Amino acid sequence: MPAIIGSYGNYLIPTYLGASEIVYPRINNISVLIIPKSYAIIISTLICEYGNGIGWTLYPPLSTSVITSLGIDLILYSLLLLGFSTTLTTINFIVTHHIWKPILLPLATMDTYIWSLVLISYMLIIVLPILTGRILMISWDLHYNTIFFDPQYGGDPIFYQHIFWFFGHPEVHILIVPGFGLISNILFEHMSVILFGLQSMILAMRSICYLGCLVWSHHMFTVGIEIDSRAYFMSSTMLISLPTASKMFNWIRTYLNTYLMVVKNLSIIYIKMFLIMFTLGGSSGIILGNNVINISLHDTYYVVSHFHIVLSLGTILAIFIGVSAYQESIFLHIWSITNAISLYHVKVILIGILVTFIPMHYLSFNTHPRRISDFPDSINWWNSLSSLGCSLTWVSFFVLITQSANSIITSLSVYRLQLIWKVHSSGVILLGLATSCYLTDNRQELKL
Ligand SMILES: [Cu+2]
Repeated sequence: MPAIIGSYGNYLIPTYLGASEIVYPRINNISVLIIPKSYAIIISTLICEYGNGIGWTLYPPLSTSVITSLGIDLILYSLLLLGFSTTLTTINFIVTHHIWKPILLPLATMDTYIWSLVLISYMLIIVLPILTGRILMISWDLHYNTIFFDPQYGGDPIFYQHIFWFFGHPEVHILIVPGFGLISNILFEHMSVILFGLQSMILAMRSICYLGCLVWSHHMFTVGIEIDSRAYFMSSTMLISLPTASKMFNWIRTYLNTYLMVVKNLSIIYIKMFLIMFTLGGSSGIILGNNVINISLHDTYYVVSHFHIVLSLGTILAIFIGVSAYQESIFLHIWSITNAISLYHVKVILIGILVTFIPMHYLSFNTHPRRISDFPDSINWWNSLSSLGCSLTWVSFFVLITQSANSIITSLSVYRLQLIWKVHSSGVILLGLATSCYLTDNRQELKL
């Protein structure tokens, strides 16, 4: 979220709306400064005596029946802080959009990335109070003798799952919809024709956000919900594939419209990779959305491989697409070397992802359960292959770090050359020499 929403949003919303800055920059500062603190608190749970071995979902009764709750308290506190930080950013985005939106132009012509951020901001306003509520309820159950989730006294742990996933599923869309907006934007900016079906792209994002708030129980088909509700949650889940597929169609059509089919543009290669991964992950999602199949695939590797391909990789690839597309304007760097290194990154990560997740799909049909480290020897080979793919993905990250470092160093030297050129052109040669000496000294000091 800080990467795809916070960083790109704060940079691109004012840029695309023609504003000098977002409306409340100081509130934005607070929201940024909270993030490292809450991360530090989460990491500090590692040194607690009993740690935080309750999973990321914090399901009761496991989370409310611990020996000492220090680890859980710290996690709850950091989540509260993160929620507060996100709310501030959300308010900032909505107000900036309302103040700076074009008055004479219809909203349907507004930039797709701005659309996506405004939509997810409203979604966050709907679901964040629910997240905060469940954090406080767990905390009160732990410390103030409430019995919200204690079945012994009439509490209901299933109720916790409902409020958790009412936040949890929209969160999936909150993470991926800005990626959709970014990709549409970059395709539009890097080509010579307009985006195919702009109106349907915007309508699809709105439908995805709306439907995303109504499907939360597909995460809990096995808890004993009655058949009618399961049928409803199954149908509404599958309905999301329609707007998503229309977006895929529009992207492919836009891509086929351009000369970029023959140009080796880095962000376009990333976009192609995103389309392949998202189609693979989306297809397994339709299978998983089916109520009956879902019960047999529940808690197997199928779920793991589905959501990692579709969400985690979708968002990470969208971040890469943004980095590769906007680093030219941010870092002012020259393309050649970084582009070459990044092409290696694309290849290694693509092979890494496929080698990780294809064996995982095979394992899931042999009902390899998730979260269990032990397995029969007959499927050892597939597990090892999956681990090898994961290691390859890590290697690709080191390639990416090399590329980013190279990009920053190049941009620094370009900036220095530009500065000297400006001073020279104004005729003050001595000042130029002094500036370059000052910069050199500064860099030496930094090195020391
Ligand atoms: Cu879901």
